[in-house]
Amino acid sequence: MAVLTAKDYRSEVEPTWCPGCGDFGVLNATARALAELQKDPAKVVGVSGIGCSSRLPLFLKGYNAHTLHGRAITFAIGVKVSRPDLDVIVFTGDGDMFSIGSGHNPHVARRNIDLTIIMMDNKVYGLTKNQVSPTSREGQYGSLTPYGTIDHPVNPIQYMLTFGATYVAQTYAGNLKHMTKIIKEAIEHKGLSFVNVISPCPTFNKLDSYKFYKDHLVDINEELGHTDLTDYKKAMDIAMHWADYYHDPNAKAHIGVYYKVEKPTYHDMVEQVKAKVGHEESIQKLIDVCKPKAI
Ligand SMILES: Cc1ncc(C[n+]2csc(CCOP(=O)(O)OP(=O)(O)O)c2C)c(N)n1
Ligand code: SF4
Ligand SMILES: [Mg+2]
Repeated sequence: MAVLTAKDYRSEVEPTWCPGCGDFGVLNATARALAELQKDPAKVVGVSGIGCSSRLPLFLKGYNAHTLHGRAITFAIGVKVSRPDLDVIVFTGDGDMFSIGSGHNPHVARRNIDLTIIMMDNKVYGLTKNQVSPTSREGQYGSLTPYGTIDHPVNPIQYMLTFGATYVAQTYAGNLKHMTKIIKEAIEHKGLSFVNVISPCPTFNKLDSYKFYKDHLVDINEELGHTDLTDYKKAMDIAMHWADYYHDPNAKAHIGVYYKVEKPTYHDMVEQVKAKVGHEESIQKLIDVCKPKAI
């Protein structure tokens, strides 16, 4: 087979994002990561919910699904469970994943389903034109919060670590090289990978701008020396300072890998059960359990 380039992973549909949207970078990095891995485009499935960020799979070649707001993870689980041979990547936004879809996060992580979740975190609802999201800073203005939001932001990294994700990282849409490396690692990781991408929305979020992040990023692996990626307590400790820069102008935002461990995936566990009791027998047992019983 001929060597594929990043362009070979792009569909003929042109993105409709605003000029300068961070999501362009995520699309480019994803195409590059897939090219570096020489994945067969027909065996990669992008699944998204609804949002500007969730439009991303439309711009990728292959079998992709633009589903319902907050339900990308559930759809992706269905694809992966029925076709474990496919690489399934969820493209989601901070609203899609941590507002309406938040109930799915604990379960996809604790089951270690072999999916890659890429969340484009612009800290705002972009598609619906500027409402604050679960990751918005306190005091952030939006179309429905003219006096600034009084809500406290969630910390996606800490949540996903708590829920049991086996690969957790953060990267930045303004750094194509770093993003490509992280997305590639996340796709290669066996188990649930969560990548939070700081992805500026220049149209509606004037605080989390490229100008702001230019001086506010620190690489936790290279600069803070976080190299034992199996150290859960250390990962949590660093994650606690995920958004210190919201309050302290001298504090930095993180990029890098917080945590990476190998554990049996959901699919591995299913195979173990089948091997123990036999496929036919396990199906028969299920049928017996589900049969209506006379009272
Ligand atoms: C069930 C349902 N509720 C609400 C909406 C409206 N809606 C569409 S996208 C969106 C928020 C998107 O925010 P985010 O996931 O952060 O994506 P972004 O546009 O910022 O990339 C909302 C509330 C919807 N489409 N469906
Ligand atoms: S509104 Fe924001 S997130 Fe949506 S396309 Fe424009 S810049 Fe990107
Ligand atoms: Mg958003």
